[in-house]
This record gives sequence, structure tokens and C-alpha cells, in this order.
Amino acid sequence: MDKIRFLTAGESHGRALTAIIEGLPAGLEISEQDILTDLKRRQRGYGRGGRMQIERDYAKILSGVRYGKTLGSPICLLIENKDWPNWVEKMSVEPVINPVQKLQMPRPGHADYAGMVKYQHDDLRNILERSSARETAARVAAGAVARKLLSEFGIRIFGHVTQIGPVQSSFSAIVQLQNLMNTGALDEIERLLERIEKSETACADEMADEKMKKLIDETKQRGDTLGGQFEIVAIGLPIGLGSFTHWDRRLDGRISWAMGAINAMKCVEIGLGSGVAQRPGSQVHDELFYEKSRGYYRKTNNAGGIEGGMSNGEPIVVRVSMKPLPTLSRPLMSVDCSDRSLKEAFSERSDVCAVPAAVVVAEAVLALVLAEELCRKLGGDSIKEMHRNYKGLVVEPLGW
Ligand code: EPS
Repeated sequence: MDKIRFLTAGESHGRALTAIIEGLPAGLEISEQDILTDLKRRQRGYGRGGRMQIERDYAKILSGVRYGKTLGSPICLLIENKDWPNWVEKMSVEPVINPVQKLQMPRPGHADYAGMVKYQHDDLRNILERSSARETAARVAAGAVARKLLSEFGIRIFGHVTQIGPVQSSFSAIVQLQNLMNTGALDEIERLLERIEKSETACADEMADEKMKKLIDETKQRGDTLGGQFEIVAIGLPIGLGSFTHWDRRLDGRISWAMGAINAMKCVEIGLGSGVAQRPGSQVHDELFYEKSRGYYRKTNNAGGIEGGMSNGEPIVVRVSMKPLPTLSRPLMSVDCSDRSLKEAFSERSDVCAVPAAVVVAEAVLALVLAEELCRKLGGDSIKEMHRNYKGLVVEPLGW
């Protein structure tokens, strides 16, 4: 990212998490309350562990905003860890007289083993503290600012869980959303969003939601964990974000990178995704139509809103698969790195299933990618200038 950059810092059980976002335009209205909405949503979900009972994630804006509007300078956000008082000794910045016992049984599937080798640590706490998905709270806070920018231009992002373990939702955004948009039933979209927000699994299918919760309970009993799949959708995008002209400008590539860089994500699909492999071209590509009242339009969205690395004006639909979390309360076998003896892997408080929370993280990173592309398209020094340029966007091919 070069137009909008962001960095996060902070350990899971350290004093706080921070994020710095640089490159946003001046004049964007933003408040701590705007950021709070998404931080609260990230803490949700059936299957979360004890930590979420302790934390009340809240991002303080430390810089870059004056009288409720961005200045154009870097925005610094601070999220304090409420759990910190319980970790002051164990996570002390200064050396301590009696350090806590080292953790040396890496969890299969976590960053522990490769991290211990790479950074030459003999205590896996030095790895897990930063590799923990706690960091995603900072990404969500940064993403909430990007989302606010997108909302200025009518762009909305939402997500929903399509699968937890083997339980699948009957709902897929790629089909249903297209039907709702084709029939003009836009208020149905609002009802759909309400259903997702009310669901503890962030699943629009009420029957699947019940089955998912039951499965999470059973899995918890067994000391195991669950992954799943979710879809993220962006609507209201102008045509031409991203470009085919060079590999690192392709929007699908940028989105895949951002999604694949979220902890525990193993597969990113756009539109039909892996479904394109088995169909002939005639059943994959979305035909173009034109009506005077509607302009150019499509009846399907198998491309998931991206053709040739560019947004094509249809909803962007991204499907992501998440692996089950590697901290098992009934641990897998591992090796004690202090004496190479076979032992159970390290285990501590964690979540059974974090797929509903991951949806909010994925929404945030999509917002960051799209906000950057929007600034590139509209010239991003000030909101005023961006609005002027937005009004001047060309929306049809040259020809008339
Ligand atoms: C998380 C905080 C963590 C875990 C989870 C995500 O809290 P703690 O480690 O204190 O229980 O609940 O972290 C992981 C899944 C992981 O693999 O590290 C959070 O804030 O989202």
C-alpha cells in the first residue's frame, strides 16, 4: 500500500494495541463512536473465549483529527488491553527478577514452531503474543476509518458466515444479492443485514445458525476448535478501481493479499471462486445488457464485481475460508523444545470458533484496500476535492 498506509503494534497481553493510518484526505468527519461500532462487532460471536468477557475494546484517537474532522496528517489510534493488569509481570518491558516459566511445546498450526526457529526464542510466549489474532482489533479500528471514507461515497461493506465446520448456510450473497438488486428490492438488503447482525454466528440462515451453535457447543465439550467460511460484499463502487495495466495494481490481487494476511485464513475466492474451474465459459461470464432507463447492467455476478483486475460496478463478493484455531483445550501432540521429549502442545484460554469475528476483520481490510483505490481514483488531498472528482467520474464507455 502506498497511497494509504497503516501500521499496527502491540502484543496480545501487552499494555495496548496501536494503529497509525497515513494518507487519508482532510475534512473527513470521524469520531471514536464511529470506530467503536466495529470494535464491538469484532468482539461478538458464539464460540468466543473468556478474553472477550474482559475486554471492552475502545479506540482513542490520539492524533490526526481536530474538531471532529481529519487533518490529512497521520491518525494514531490506541486500544488499551483491559487484561494488562493481570500481565504486568509476565509481559514486563523491563527485565524482572523472577521471570515466569518458559513455554516450550509449540502448538501445531500456530506460529509457535516456525517463529521459535526464525527469531531464536526459547519461549513461545515471545511468538504467540504478536501472532495472536488480538492484533486484528487494531486492524478493525483502522478499517473503521476507511469505512467512514467509503460511506461518504455511498459505498457499503458487509459480511456473513456461510459455513462453520460442516454446517452450511443455504444463503450465498453472490446469488441472492444479485436477485435483490435486479428486482430493485433494496429494503430486503436492509432486512438481510439486520438478520446477520442479530445472529450470534453472523449467519443469515436461521436454521443453519441453530445448527452451528449446537456444533460449537459439542466441539467445545470435546476440547476441539472449528473453522469455517464467510462472504464479504462491497456495494456502491464506481467502475475502474484497480487496473489491468500492471500486476500490482490488480484489485483482485490486492484484495486476496489483504484477506490472506488475516490470521488463520487459508483460502480467498472472488465471485464464483474455485467454481470457475468446472464450468464452461458460457456459464461463468456475466453477459452485458443495456436499457435506456437502467444503463448498462448484468443479470449475474459470477465475476464477483471484478473483471481484468478492476471493479466493474457490480457488488464485490469475496469468500474466505478460515482454519480451526490451533489452541486446543485437548491438545495435539508436540515436542518439548527444551529436551525434545514428546509432550502435549501448550494450551491456554482461547476461542472455540472465531469465524463470526473474522467477518468483521475481513470487512475492515476490504475497506482499507477499497479506500486506498478510491483515493487513487479521486485524488485524495481533501474530501471536498474527492467529491468534486466523484461527480466528474465517467460511467460509460466512449461511444456516444
Ligand atoms: C483475541 C484474543 C485472544 C484470543 C484470540 C483472539 O485472547 P487470549 O489469548 O487472552 O485468550 O481470544 O486469539 C487467538 C485466537 C490466537 O490464536 O491467539 C482477540 O482479541 O480477538
